[in-house]
Amino acid sequence: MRNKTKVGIGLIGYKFMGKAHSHAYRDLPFFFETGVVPELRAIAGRDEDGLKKAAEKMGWQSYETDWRQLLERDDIDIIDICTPNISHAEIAIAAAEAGKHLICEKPLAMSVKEAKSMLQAVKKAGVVHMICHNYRFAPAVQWAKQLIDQGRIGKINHIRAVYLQDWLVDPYSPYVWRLNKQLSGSGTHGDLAAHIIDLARFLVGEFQSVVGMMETFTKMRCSNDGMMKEVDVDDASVFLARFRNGAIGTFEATRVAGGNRNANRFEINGDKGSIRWDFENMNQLQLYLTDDPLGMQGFRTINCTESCHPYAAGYWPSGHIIGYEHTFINLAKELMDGISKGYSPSPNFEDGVNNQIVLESVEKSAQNGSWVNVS
Ligand code: SOE
Repeated sequence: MRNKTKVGIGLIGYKFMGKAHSHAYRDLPFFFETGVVPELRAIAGRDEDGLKKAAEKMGWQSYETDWRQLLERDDIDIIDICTPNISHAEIAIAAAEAGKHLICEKPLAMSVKEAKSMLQAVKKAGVVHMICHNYRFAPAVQWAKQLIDQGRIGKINHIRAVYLQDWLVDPYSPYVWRLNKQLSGSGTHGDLAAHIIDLARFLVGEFQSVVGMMETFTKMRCSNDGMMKEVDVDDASVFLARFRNGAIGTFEATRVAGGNRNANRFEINGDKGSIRWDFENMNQLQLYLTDDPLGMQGFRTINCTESCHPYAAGYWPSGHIIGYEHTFINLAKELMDGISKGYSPSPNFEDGVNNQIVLESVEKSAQNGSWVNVS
C-alpha cells in the first residue's frame, strides 16, 4: 500500500527544464510542508541512454521511453510536461483524459486554439492544472504583488518590461528546435515574451490592446549535423500595450541583446510610487514612494529574505539569498497545495490561454502593422 500523502510525478523531458523541475520536487519537502508530497516516480524521454543517465543523476525511481506509458501507470498522479511546445497539447489532453493532474511548461501551446482545447480537457476531467511561469514565484515578485494590492504605489500608469538574452547574438550559434516554428510555434516571443506577459498580467492586470513588431536577424543557421537550416521564428519581439485598467506598457523580448544573459526586468510606475525588479538580482526589490520626505526621496532596496517575505521563511535566516531553482520549488509548493485541496493555483491553464491570446494578438499586429484588441 503506498502512502496516500505521496503523489507520484511522471515527468516528460529531462534537459534544462526537466532538471529544474526534478530538482524542485526533490527539494520541496526539505523546505516546505505541503498537503501532499511529491515522489519522483518516473521520467520519460526518447533517447534511452540520456534518459537513463538523467534518471540516475536526478533521483527518478524509473524511466519510460514512451510518455504514454506514464498514463497507464496507477502510481503516477501528476504529468509534468517539459517537452518542445509542439507536443504540449497532445500530451496534456491525453493525460487529462487519463485523470492525471498537470503541470506544463510555457508557452502553454502552439496557438490559442490548441491552448483552449487543453483548458477544456482539464476542466472536463476535473484535474488540477498549472503552467510553469516560475518567475512569479521569486519572493520579491510576490512581495511586489502584495505592495501593489495594498495600494502602496497607487494607481498604476506604466509597466516597462524586458526579457533580454544573448545566446543567438552569434550568427554561428547552432540551429536548435527553438528556431523551428513547427516545433516551437514562435521564437523569442513564446519563449521569453510569454514570461513578461505573465508578470504583467499578475502585477498590472489584463491586456486590452497591443501593437508590435517581430524580427529575425539571422535567417539561416547550421545544425549540429552540418546542415544549413532556415530560422522561421523571431529573434526579437517588441510591443506596446494598453491595459483594461488604463495603464500602458512597453515590452521587449530578445535573444540577441549582447551581454544580457538572462535579463528579465520590469519597472512599474503608479501615482504614489514605483517598483523595480531585475531577475539577475532576484532577491531585491527597488521601491520608490512619492510621499517620502523631500531630501529623502529615491529608490530604496528591499532585501526580500526576511521571514515576512513570501516563501522566505521556508529557506534560510534573513539575508541568506535564494536562486533561480527556488522559484520552481515555490511553484511546486503551490501545485502540491492545489492538489491536496482540490483547486488549480494560478498561473494555471486559464492563465496559459490568456497569455497565448496576448502572444497571438502581438503576432497578428506584427503581421498587419496595426493595433489588435486582446479579446
Ligand atoms: C531559454 O531561452 C530559456 O530557457 C527559457 O525557455 C526559459 O523559460 C527562461 O526562464 C530561461 O531561458
